[in-house]
Amino acid sequence: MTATELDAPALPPSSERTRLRFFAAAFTGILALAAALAAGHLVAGFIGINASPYLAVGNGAIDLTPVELKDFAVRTFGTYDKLVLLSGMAVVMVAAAALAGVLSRRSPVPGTIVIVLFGLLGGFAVSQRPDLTSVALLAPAASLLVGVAVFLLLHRIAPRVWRESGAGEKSGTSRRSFLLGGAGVVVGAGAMGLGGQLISSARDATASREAIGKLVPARTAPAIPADADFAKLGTPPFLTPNANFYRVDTALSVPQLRAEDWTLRLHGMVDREIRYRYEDIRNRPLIERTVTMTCVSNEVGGDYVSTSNFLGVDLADLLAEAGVKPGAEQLYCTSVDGWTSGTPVAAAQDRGRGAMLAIGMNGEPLPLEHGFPARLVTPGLYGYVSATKWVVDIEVTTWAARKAYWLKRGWSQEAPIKTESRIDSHRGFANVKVGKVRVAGVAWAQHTGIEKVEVRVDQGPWRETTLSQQVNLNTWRMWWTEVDIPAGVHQVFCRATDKTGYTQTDMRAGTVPDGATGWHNVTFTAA
Ligand SMILES: Nc1nc2c(c(=O)[nH]1)N[C@H]1C(S)=C(S)[C@@H](COP(=O)(O)O)O[C@H]1N2
Ligand SMILES: [Mo]
Repeated sequence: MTATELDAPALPPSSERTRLRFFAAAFTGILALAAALAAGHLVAGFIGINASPYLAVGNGAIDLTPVELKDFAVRTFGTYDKLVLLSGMAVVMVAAAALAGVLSRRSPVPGTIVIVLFGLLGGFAVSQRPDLTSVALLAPAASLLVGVAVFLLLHRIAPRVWRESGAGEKSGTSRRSFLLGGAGVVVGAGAMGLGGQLISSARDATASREAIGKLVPARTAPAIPADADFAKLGTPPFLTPNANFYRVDTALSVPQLRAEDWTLRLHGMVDREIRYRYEDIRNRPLIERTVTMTCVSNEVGGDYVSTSNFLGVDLADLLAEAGVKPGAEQLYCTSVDGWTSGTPVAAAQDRGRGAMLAIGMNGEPLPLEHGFPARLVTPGLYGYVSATKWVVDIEVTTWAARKAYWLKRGWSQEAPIKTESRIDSHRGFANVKVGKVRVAGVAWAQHTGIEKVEVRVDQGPWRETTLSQQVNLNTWRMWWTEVDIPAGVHQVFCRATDKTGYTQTDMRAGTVPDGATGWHNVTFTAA
């Protein structure tokens, strides 16, 4: 018999002399984390889901991410970059929580300190969100309180071992009560998290969008002719279905803004400030325009380009009603989640260009992901300087006075969409039969128009392709042709010439600061 075993029963069950079992200790941390995040999520359900500390920290991380890394993430993961970020955060948090638990095997103090630090971080992240008021701090506060309470409770009931030897369990803290307590926390956290999600979605924008019903244009866009695309030959369809329209934004969770709650404030260098409500816009004569939008982050050959029938009102009309003062240079546009863009006033006022405040897309109210209730669309300019989704504020101002989100991160102030072309059929590495091979794709030079598209095989001569019917200068144009491919591995290139006579340069440039250049090419292996 060792001295320890002899002494043990005589010792008071003080926490200095006992330690939590290793796995029990790790679980106190993880369960406290789960309860804390779930409590924050529940409270955020009432306030606005972005107050949820987890989402707020994630959103903060997105804003702090260096531009190169963000560019890499968009390239590598596309729209899934946020899912990757959230998953990565979850792994890190669970590991940190387990560690905090293990560090607290003797005393709950270290773990409590970690939880408080986490809580303060969450509170800080929430306080930095431009779309939230100080009421939102209730969510991280709830997280902090519940996290500490659950941690202390579990710490008290977790199974213990005597000192280093691990010779026996302290009486009164059975495994059973810990398991029951833990299960209770899991169920409670699940209910709170789900509750937060349900409450926020009951108040969310989906129901508001569904209640809007049909938006009727006073002037519909001209019907798209059947020969506007060569979809049967491998090009995309002329109009992109809403579900396939490319999506690029910095929002970790889609902003939930109800039409009833939406207002647009137009102010700054204007004669009179105006505030529009959704009904004000909806009840105006709505115009429909077919526009191809493009993202500056689109790599040569990339997919961040789509076409839609946008429905809305002329931005130039709204600006005329407010009366733009001389000297105004940009529309500094802010979304409900605090993202900003700067559109040249001249482009917005140019009626020939047709910039709009849009509320509809292909006959429906804007999908939530594409800016419900209202967004901007400016033909011919990359989206980051012209297409604020969930737009709630337009300040007429100068370039010197305000710097928009991507401008601060090294992208250009002026960003007209570059003339580009892409091979869609075939994509990637294609195995084909020797001889005549059909090649098809798309080209765009918004606000200018596509004049011709040529293809060539390896270093061979450029050959003109057949173009689709032109819909309007602000939309893409499809092309197709047949090329002769000899046996072996060959590169097929395409290049577009726009209506100013400019032909795409073969100089390869990356997307930063104002859009990629270079010829798209696809490898064909013929046998
Ligand atoms: N609020 C908000 N609006 C935004 C963005 C954003 O990050 N937040 N991204 C812009 C960019 S970079 C582009 S290319 C277009 C994309 O619009 P879409 O997602 O509807 O295709 O939206 C623009 N509007
Ligand atoms: Mo973009």
